[in-house]
Amino acid sequence: MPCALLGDRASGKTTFLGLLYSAQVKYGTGVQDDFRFHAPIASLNVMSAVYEGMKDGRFPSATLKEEITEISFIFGYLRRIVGKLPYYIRQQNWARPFSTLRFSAYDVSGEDIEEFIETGIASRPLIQQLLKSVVVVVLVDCSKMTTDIDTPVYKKMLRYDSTVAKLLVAFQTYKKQEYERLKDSGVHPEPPIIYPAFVLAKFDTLRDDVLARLGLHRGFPEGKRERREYAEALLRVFVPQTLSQIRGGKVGGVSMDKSEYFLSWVRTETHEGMDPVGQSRIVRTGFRPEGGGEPDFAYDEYVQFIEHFRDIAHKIPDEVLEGERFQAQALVRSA
Ligand SMILES: Nc1nc2c(ncn2[C@@H]2O[C@H](COP(=O)(O)OP(=O)(O)OP(=O)(O)O)[C@@H](O)[C@H]2O)c(=O)[nH]1
Ligand SMILES: [Mg+2]
Repeated sequence: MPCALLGDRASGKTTFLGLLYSAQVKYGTGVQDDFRFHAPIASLNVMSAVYEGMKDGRFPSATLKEEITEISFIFGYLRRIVGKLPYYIRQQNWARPFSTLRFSAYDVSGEDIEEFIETGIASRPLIQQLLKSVVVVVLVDCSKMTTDIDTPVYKKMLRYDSTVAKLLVAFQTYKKQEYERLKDSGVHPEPPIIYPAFVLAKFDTLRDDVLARLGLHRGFPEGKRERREYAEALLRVFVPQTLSQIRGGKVGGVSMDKSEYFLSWVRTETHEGMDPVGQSRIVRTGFRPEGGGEPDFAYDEYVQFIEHFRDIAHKIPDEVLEGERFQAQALVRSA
């Protein structure tokens, strides 16, 4: 099932993907034998190179236009119906059915999306692919959260909010049209649902004055409800249109599922309250001069992100057989 990861220019998309890659390597090769990660070789190369760079303390360099504009990867979750399969199939490894979600990252400030927002015409293949998405993950850059509303940074955030909100309306319209078309052709489809999630990216850069103004503590709370309240307190101020689209319930018969909220942060060597001079360096744990060390990042949040989409994947009928899809990943891992 197609899923979209939306982010502004320099919002931390590549870093997010590199960390997701790293988290899944650790998580997926542990006890969790029922989770699989797969990516086309070009994407895999990008993600692992980004991760290797971060192990050396470096953030990825800005993604150039000529470089891959679309990076994608697949989450696969083992379906728990194995017991119902005939014994001879259960015996075969290749017959283990997985529910899958295919995520692609989109630069919302890129030309394709800008053109679509202006004209409303989904002529480019990238836009058509985007509109088919059933899961929408919105990356919100915490370094652009400022109480100073006269700054360019604040204006960028407003623009991002308006673009994403318009995209969400376009998603709903597209889903409604699809639904009507299927009904007209005699098919009885399920009413469409869009599954949204937010990621508060660069959470470590959130400024004290912003927190103080909103009456928030530093540090994300634990419980589901507390997480939502905390995140929404920020999103209501900085991406109000997007938030109300997502919380708006049904539009034209297309419902929005309850959103989930995640963080992403990387610990950097810049001191709190000081503006970084040049590129900031990533702090590593377990670092030794002769090599090794891991970037200090929000691993638990990434695990929660992976786990959240397990239920969603199982709700959406779509499966692949392990042997077919995940072989490439197995090869990469054993290399
Ligand atoms: N402190 C901090 N900085 C971050 C974090 N993630 C990204 N950054 C900074 O933000 C910059 C941009 O991050 P990228 O991951 O390259 O963002 P992007 O959205 O892929 O950018 P483009 O593809 O170039 O549009 C990085 O070079 C870092 O300086 C984070 O979690 N914490
Ligand atoms: Mg990038």
